[in-house]
Amino acid sequence: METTLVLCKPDALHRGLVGRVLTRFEEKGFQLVGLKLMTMSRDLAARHYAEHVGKPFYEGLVGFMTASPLVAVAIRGPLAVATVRKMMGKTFGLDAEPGTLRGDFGASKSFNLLHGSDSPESAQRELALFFPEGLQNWVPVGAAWLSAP
Ligand code: FUP
Repeated sequence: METTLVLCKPDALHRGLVGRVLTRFEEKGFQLVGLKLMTMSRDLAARHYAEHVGKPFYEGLVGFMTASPLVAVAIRGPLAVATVRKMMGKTFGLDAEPGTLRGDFGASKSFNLLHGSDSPESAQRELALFFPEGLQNWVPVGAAWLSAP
């Protein structure tokens, strides 16, 4: 079982898509173990996007991510890290396959609705940034049916 970080970025809130995004992950059989409406600070952005500091798109990215609230979500399930990324599709909506979240909902080259951790190690690091207080560990009543190997 893996846990990954999803960010519903400010454009997802402005467009009223958060509920539909969460529904897709819940319908998949994945479990919400953390959920937070918050505004990202520049400091948190610098830690979250440490690998991008100094790149030409960095200032624009931070401006976008800190402009208004986002929803941070911790999602748990089998192979959740890679599966959530597959469900999101490629980084920008115009490249993403139809049927993926970005492919269905996105057409911008700057605003891409969602973030998903790119590896189990990144997930661990990012979850600690957004949920330093820890996650809610609970067992869904249908767990045996949803994630049987
Ligand atoms: P992803 O892992 O698909 O979320 O994307 P990356 O880690 O490559 O990029 C992080 C964020 O930087 C993306 F959400 C979009 C943004 N970005 C740009 O705005 N311009 C670029 O050229 C590359 C990334």
